[in-house]
Parts: sequence; structure tokens; C-alpha cells
Amino acid sequence: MARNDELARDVRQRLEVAGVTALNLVSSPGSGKTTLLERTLDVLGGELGIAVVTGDVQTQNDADRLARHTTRLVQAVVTGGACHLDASQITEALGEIDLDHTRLLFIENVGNLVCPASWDLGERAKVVVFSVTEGEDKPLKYPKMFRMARYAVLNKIDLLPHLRFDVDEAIANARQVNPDLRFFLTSAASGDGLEPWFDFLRQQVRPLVAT
Ligand SMILES: Nc1nc2c(ncn2[C@@H]2O[C@H](COP(=O)(O)OP(=O)(O)OP(=O)(O)O)[C@@H](O)[C@H]2O)c(=O)[nH]1
Ligand SMILES: [Mg+2]
Repeated sequence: MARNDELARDVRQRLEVAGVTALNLVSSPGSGKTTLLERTLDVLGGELGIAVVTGDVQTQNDADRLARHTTRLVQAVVTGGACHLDASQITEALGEIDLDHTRLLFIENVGNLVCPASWDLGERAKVVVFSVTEGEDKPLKYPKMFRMARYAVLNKIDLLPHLRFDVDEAIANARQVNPDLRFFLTSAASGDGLEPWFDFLRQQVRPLVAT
């Protein structure tokens, strides 16, 4: 873990020098990280010079899906059993990414609400994606993930009419463990609520310097 933190510091410094903002997407399996990234690449991939590193325990499915939404190479990390990405894998992936043409780097972590919370990858912030099918109580049951995240995306809001899910209660639970958490309410499927997310991403990247 100490070695990981050291490598994460190096990653953070390297990204800072290159002017790249990195966001680490964490969530339980299936909350919609890849779908959100597909939508984001479609709209902002070119504008913000987005690169993606995506991790899975097994398969390159997510990398293949994302590759259909960008002309850039998507870096796939297969953890072979580990329930999270670590900073050495990001270091290796950065070697393959053209940082000069990147302003925003997304890291899609392994779907798991526990392990990724403890691993610094050198990101600017963790974004926890939390979907309305998971139950309002998840922030209370998995507090570390919500405490370590600076932003939360409450996804699959298109399903709300079919569920008993209290959005206000879910947000209150999350703010109980992390009062500063900023929320986005989205449907990556229908596109509802994505504009504020896109505007937020535009604000996160370093402005282009006119040459
Ligand atoms: N109804 C609805 N379905 C969604 C939404 N976002 C994603 N899904 C569906 O949820 C399922 C899982 O989505 P993914 O994007 O693969 O989720 P993920 O978080 O990347 O999953 P892992 O990488 O396996 O952890 C897919 O069937 C998506 O089509 C949404 O906003 N609304
Ligand atoms: Mg995924």
C-alpha cells in the first residue's frame, strides 16, 4: 500500500505537468460506468481530448465497447482476480497514452464498492456512480467509497417510475457520510441529466492555451 501511494504520487505529478485531469470512476458492478463513458466520449471525446483506462477482473469487454466511441486507443487492464486497479497499472497504461493530446483521463475502476476506495491511482478525484436499483442505503453500508469520492453520479433515473427508491433519502444518506459530495442525477441510457455532467467536465479541464 505504501508503494502504491508512492506510485500514485508520481502519477499525479506526471499528470499535473502534462496538464491532464484524471477522474477515477468507482461503483458496484453494473451501475453504468461504461454507459456513462460511452455517452461522454460521444459528446466530449474530441473537445476535451479524452483518454480512457478501463479495468476489469476478466475480459476486455468494456474497452471494446468504449473503443467504438473514440478514435483513440482505450487502455484495458485485466486485473486477473484483483478487485481494484492499482497505481502501477496506471503508470504502465500512461506509457501508452499520448498525454500531449489528452486533457481529461477517465479511469474506469473494477466494479466493486469496497476495494477501489482504498487505492489511490493518482486521480484528481474519485467519482462514485450509484444507480437507483441499488437501494438508498448503500452509502451507509459502504461508507468509505462515498467518503473517498468527491462527486457522485446517481444513474438510471429513467427507472424511477418503476421502483420504490427515494432520491432525497439516498442523497441524505450519502451526505451523512460525506457532506461535501456533489451529486449529478443522470440516465446514461436516455441522456437525461447529462448536460450538467458535461458542463462539469468542461470546467475540470485546463483551458487550451492559444498558440
Ligand atoms: N435503464 C438504464 N439502464 C442503464 C443505464 N446506464 C446503464 N444501464 C444498463 O446497465 C447495465 C450495466 O451498465 P454498464 O455501463 O455496463 O455498467 P458498469 O458500471 O460499466 O458495469 P461493470 O463495468 O461491469 O461494473 C447495462 O445493461 C446498461 O445498458 C441507465 O441510465 N438506465
Ligand atoms: Mg463497465
